[in-house]
Amino acid sequence: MLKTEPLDVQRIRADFPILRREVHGKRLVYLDNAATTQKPQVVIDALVDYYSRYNSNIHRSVHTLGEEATAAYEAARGKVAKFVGAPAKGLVLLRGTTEATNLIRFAWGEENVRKGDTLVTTLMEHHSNIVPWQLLANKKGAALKFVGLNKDGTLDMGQYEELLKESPKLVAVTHCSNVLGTINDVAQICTKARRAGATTVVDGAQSVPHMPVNVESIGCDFYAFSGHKMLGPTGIGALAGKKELLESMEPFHGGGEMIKEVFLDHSTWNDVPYKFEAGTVNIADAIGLGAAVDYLSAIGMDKVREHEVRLIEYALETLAKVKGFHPYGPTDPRKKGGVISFNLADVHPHDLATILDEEGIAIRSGHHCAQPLMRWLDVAAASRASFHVYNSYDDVDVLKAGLEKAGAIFKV
Ligand code: C6P
Repeated sequence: MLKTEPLDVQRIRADFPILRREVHGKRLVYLDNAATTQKPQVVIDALVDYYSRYNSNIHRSVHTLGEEATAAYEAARGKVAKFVGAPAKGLVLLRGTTEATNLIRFAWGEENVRKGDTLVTTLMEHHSNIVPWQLLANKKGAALKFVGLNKDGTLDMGQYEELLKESPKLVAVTHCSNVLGTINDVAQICTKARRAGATTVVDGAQSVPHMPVNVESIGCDFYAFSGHKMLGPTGIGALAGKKELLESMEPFHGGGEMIKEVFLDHSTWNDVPYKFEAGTVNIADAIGLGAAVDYLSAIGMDKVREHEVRLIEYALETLAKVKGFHPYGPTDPRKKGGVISFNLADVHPHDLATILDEEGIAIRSGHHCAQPLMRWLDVAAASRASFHVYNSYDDVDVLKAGLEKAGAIFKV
């Protein structure tokens, strides 16, 4: 296969100060991007700039600093919204994907789910797209049902169609699995759900950072994602929602800024999206996320995706030569996001991750916050290598050598 990267990885790597460090005397090979990505200098600078030049609360004070901070925060909202094809007024800035699904659980679920209703999610979800619906279903006396998987790690669409016959209130599905890497046809899933009368939630935690996403063309009601997986800071993410739906919902948190008027016995609500941004929000990190969006946009999400497809293709081909290597999920790189989960014979993933760490290689091992999926795979845990713009073919070669070393230690 062609071993040239569509991105200038060496130039990109120079933008990430952390990649200059060594771990146990070895070059850091960071392959834990699905957990969180590293931050380019421009994102770090945006945070420092806010705190050192115009730190102030937003939407409140008319002084210069307050005005500058408000403008920067709202500009960041605009950039993030544009990045996923959503209107700025329909984009709530919050802590991340987990907070977004919990917002929907409370602000939409409390009013809309009744005893006897059906909620649908899938077996490949991260816990943050299962547990909120479990809590909601248990509280309301509704049933939570799961779309199963085909052997290749894709969704069983036949079973999905069957579940739609129960006219579910909610369909919640991931755009891209954090374990299998499966990319779901969320536009088709949402079209079918809409015809069945369901409200749709798409978990974009592993898609927005890695591929072009347009929530309008997906046609979902809600789309959630996290900034820290897309080169942005931790503690900031977004929920894009249909404006009419957001307007019809009750608030999530009560407090300052989310109100229009407060009386002793009742209050009225601020406009969307402010209705869902109670209290002092995460101003610095929102601005940092705006800088991350600028950085990714300058590279181009088409190129980011192409880069990862080639890396995945190379990695699947290269690592298949390692004795005992057993990957999970789709094997066609075009149907897979930037993750490869695997086991190395019966070596425990934590032992493997520890040995790789000695080589300067960072991977994740464990259940990946997807325990129902682990049970379906019939494994207690798995190892996972996940990629982003600064990873190279060379990183894959280093991983291969690390796996071979571990294989020799454990006599695979
Ligand atoms: N997955 C992983 O290592 P938060 O923690 O709210 O930013 O994102 C939650 C989340 C939701 N959906 C998917 C598909 C995810 O992958 C994640 C986070 C990380 O796989 C940390 S558990």
